[in-house]
Amino acid sequence: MEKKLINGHPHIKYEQEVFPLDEVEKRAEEHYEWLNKRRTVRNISDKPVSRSVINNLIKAASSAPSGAHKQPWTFCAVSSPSMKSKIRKAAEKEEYESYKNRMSERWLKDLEPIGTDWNKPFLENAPWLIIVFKKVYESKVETGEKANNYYVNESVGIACGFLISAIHNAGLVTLTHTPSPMNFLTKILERPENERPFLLLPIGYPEDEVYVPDLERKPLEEVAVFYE
Ligand code: IYR
Repeated sequence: MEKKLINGHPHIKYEQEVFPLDEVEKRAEEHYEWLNKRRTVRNISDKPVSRSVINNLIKAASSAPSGAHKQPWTFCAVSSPSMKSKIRKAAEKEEYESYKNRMSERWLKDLEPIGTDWNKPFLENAPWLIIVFKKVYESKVETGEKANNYYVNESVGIACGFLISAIHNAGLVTLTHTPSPMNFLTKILERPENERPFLLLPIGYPEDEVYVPDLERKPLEEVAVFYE
């Protein structure tokens, strides 16, 4: 591997496959078509998924860019039935409160076509739950000093995007579950003080026959503005 010092810091030669423009056109289109097939799936089968699959999904997520390369995330992968059951009970307690008392009429109306409610069976059915924690700061071992991380939400959000894409590529499904408040996850998973729960993703095969809401994605003209 070719190495050199730049401003006194070690650098390695970056190697990336490049393609002629017609090939770039084809790859961009095919990738869009593949990614656009992904749907959030709430009916996750209990069919087992091996730990090595989860290892690679997490490694893919952890390859995301992050502020000053601090990688301010921890992915907690849970397959233990007793732990999943604890998480489900605690999540449903909060979600019951949210759906009954905390969410506005408008919010509930917006969720109607999606069909969510406080029941979260996927938290026990799915073979794996990945709970993503953001690390707001690092504690320096020597001094115990707190060093804030940079762009934590952006970094962890991007890592979750990578994770969702890796799950889709593997032929598995997930959903972005956002129990609120979610400090119960810190307690159940015994996470340290510098970590805050960010997102919960159950992962597995889809059930045999699954229906998802008939939603349309916004066309390019609605989501993009070009300044040429
Ligand atoms: N946190 C709840 C509610 C919920 C909120 C939105 I915005 C959604 O797009 C879906 C659900 C839950 O996870 O069910």
